[in-house]
Amino acid sequence: MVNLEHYWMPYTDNPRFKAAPKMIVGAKDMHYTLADGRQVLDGLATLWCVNAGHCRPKIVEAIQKQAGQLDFASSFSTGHPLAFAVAERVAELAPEGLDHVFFTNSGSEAVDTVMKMAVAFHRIRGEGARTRFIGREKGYHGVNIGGMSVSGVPVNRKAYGGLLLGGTDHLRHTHDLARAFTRGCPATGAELADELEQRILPLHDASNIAAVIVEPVSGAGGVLVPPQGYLQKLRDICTKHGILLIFDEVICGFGRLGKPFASQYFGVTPDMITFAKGVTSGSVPLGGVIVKKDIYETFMKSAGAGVQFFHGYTYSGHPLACAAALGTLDTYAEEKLFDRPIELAKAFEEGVHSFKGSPHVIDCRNLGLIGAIELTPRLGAAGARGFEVFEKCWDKGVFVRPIGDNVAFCPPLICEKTHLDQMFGTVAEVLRTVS
Ligand code: PXG
Ligand code: PLP
Repeated sequence: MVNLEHYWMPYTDNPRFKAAPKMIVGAKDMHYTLADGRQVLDGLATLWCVNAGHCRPKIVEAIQKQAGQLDFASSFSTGHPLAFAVAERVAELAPEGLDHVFFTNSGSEAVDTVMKMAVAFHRIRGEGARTRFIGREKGYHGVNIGGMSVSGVPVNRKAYGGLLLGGTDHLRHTHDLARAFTRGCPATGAELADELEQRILPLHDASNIAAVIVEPVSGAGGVLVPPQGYLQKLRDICTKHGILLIFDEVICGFGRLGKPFASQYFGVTPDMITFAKGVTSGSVPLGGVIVKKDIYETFMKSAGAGVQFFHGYTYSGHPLACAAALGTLDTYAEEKLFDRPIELAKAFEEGVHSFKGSPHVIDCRNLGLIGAIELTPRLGAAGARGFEVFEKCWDKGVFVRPIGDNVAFCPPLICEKTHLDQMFGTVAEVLRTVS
């Protein structure tokens, strides 16, 4: 039996887990194997990452082979071919014009990296006053100091007082129950983006703002789908005022909406993209930032001979992570997995919206292969109902994630209609038993 005492688990009610551990010992394709041998269907690509499914042969082989060939080489003034190969592949998938890639080990590191890049970029161009960032309420940009500061999920901020960066402001979120049960992007609400120009820019002055950072579709804030035209409006306002637009595609990237990146799905091109998770299908930690050529070249011209960007992680471009990425990108391409959200669109949307009228359900939201239902909170116990749904589904062999009183769906792209039926069917059954 495993000693549960010493591990301080992240983002977890530790005593609750340790009293009744949900212990996973194996995984294959769409399923986990638990310690007692039971199978659990993975309805959230684990943590929005495992887009290719679990333990896929090409990915496993690539990691195994690399571990025996080159365990580690640093990218600080030395290099190894895999990092260059992954950068090229990611640039090929990225929107037109975004073609240089910086590696990190996680989405949180990608966000703090992109913030430092944005400030340094403006400074090189003689606009050193541009140091402020605009995030959005309900946004999630990881847990490091920069990312936490531009995030807008209150529970992730409230314990950290003076650690939050001062130079930030937040747009209003786009969630509105007046638009409840919208399928895909709401037709109204684009005007929420006008707040940037009407309230925020006059308050801080555009000349002090480095960048606006948003998730194209918010994930950890409860799966919030942007109103039609909203992202384009943000793009236009940023362009007009010389502000960089950053799309945090840590969840949306690598096929979630049926395109490599959400930018391509929405036809809106940011200046910089952060990614992580799906790039290795969760198999080895890897993240990064993709930037426009002009941003990279501005840095390259800046310092004469010498380091152009004083930033990097020991494990930036780690060989094992890069091998995993190549195996993953090959799997996506060979199996045409980025088409799956399109092929499954109707079934997934019908499934999410089948909860309209179910007990406690006040909203259903979906886009591509990401969706959520929102439940009314219990009086004085926000989140308790969502957590109960998660636990009861787990006991019935289905993993879905509670986000407060939202229940999120984000299955691996290899899923079939039968998996969707099982996932939605189990949630429906459970909702009938939840008080
Ligand atoms: N940006 C976005 C948009 C994310 O979704 C991060 C940054 C941070 O990535 P790392 O790799 O540092 O975790 C994320 C991660 C949840 C949940 O509650 C969501 C994430 C991570 C953990 C939990 O749904 N998203
Ligand atoms: N702390 C110390 C003492 C270090 O030497 C380093 C890296 O050399 C770090 C933190 C940062 O670690 P990483 O590069 O893995 O983010």
